[in-house]
Amino acid sequence: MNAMNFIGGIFVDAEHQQTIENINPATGERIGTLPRSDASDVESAVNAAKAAQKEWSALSIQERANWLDRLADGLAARKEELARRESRDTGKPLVLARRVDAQRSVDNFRFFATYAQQQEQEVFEMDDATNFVHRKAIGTVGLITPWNLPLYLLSWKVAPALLMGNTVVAKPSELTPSTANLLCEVASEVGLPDGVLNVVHGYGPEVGQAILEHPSIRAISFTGGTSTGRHVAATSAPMFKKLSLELGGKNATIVLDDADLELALDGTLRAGFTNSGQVCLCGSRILLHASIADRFLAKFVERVERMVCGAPEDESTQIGALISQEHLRKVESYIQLGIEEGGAVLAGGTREMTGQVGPTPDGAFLRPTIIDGLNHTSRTVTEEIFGPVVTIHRFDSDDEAIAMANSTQYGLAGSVWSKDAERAHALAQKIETGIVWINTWLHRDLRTPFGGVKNSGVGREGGYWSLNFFSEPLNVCIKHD
Ligand code: TXE
Repeated sequence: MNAMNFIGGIFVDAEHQQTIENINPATGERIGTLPRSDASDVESAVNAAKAAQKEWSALSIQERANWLDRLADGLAARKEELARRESRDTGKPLVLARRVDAQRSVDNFRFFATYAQQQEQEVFEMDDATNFVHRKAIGTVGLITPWNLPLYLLSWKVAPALLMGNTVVAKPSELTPSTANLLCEVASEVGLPDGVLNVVHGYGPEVGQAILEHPSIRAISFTGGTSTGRHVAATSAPMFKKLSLELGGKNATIVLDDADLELALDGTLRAGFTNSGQVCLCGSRILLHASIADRFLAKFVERVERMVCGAPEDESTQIGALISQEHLRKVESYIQLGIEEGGAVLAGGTREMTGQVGPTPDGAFLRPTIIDGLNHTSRTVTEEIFGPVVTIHRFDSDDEAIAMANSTQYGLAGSVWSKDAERAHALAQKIETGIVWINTWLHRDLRTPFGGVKNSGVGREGGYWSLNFFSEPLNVCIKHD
């Protein structure tokens, strides 16, 4: 299918008629095109958004919540198609696309629609006056999203942005246009007012840059790599745009000596290799207490070697293709670096597939890989790889584990595995990060703050952190007579 821009409620090509090829990374086949838009298309989208702004922000929050529910209903009715499109665009297993991407895209709209009803007006009483805090729409906001969880992350921003009365100009990754297009199809089907949601496809430096620079776009919510995030901030900050940056990660999975080893094994596998490690929350550094390290590692290697790496549409596939041949080469270069830095590859590091299909020469497949023996300050262990590669490290004390966990420039997430929740909770609070799971991973309550520190970003989204980001508080103080 060919994706199109969605501007002012209609599907259009890029003004200059240029297109980009959309490739299925699991087969190397061309599955369609997307518009190669530029600043002129962004200008059209901003004009449509501005034209819709007054009427949309004049609706009550409940009326806008009803629109979110209609979008959720429309996506839910097409969930299987959503999952299939997402799997074909990204190479991820269809089973994963159903369970995570499609489900969460629906949940995001449902959650914010319901959450709106729980919001009360903030009032601050004084002896002689009353303060009323009004959350006003910002206006037109820019959303720029990555390729690893395409509609999961786009809907995570679109839902609260619309709920708070803003209109949207969004740019999905040029590698994954299909489910953004599906969202626009649903918006059109349910009759979302024209210009409320606008999607402009294309390259970052051409379309993303135009969104960052446009003076009528007053807030930017960006999810992507740290280096791109640095550029986003450099462009937007001098224009005093509100900025939310969800960037890279290099998260630690910490297994303490008193952990339930089977539970920790399952959790470490999920954290390490879900979506082929292409989730910023993945646990790519595995820190093991020395007393359990050998026992844990023997079982871990055996489990990793048994993982089925195959065609995404095969229900038994656990590891699908990476997003592209280019990304495959980048991840492989880090495995090579790991070996050069003194690491030993205990499993994986090769491209062969297992499962129901033979090797697909054009598929960007890489087996889940374990590297042991690296210093925790090496480049392989401190730079984001964003692939199915984990490194193994041993520690003797909680303090040593904390120092290791904090030894990268990132600070997004992590997990701690221990039967002693109090000990794990105390340890978790000393890790420089935004989220720590204890005896679980990627267990999400959408009311909680999501985001990181250091090179993992600025700001939080989720629950009222999203409502606050996508609105401007106005305080009205009324003096009592
Ligand atoms: O990011 P990129 P990718 C991170 C993850 C990894 C990266 C992978 O850690 O580092 O995202 O996604 C657009 N001006 N997270 O490779 O390249 C680009 O077109 C404006 C963290 O897609 O940064 C795409 O739409 N825009 C996250 C978007 O930016 C530009 C969870 C992201 O692209 C641009 C998921 C430019 N100059 C992934 N260049 C988290 N923390 O939650 C590119 N883009």
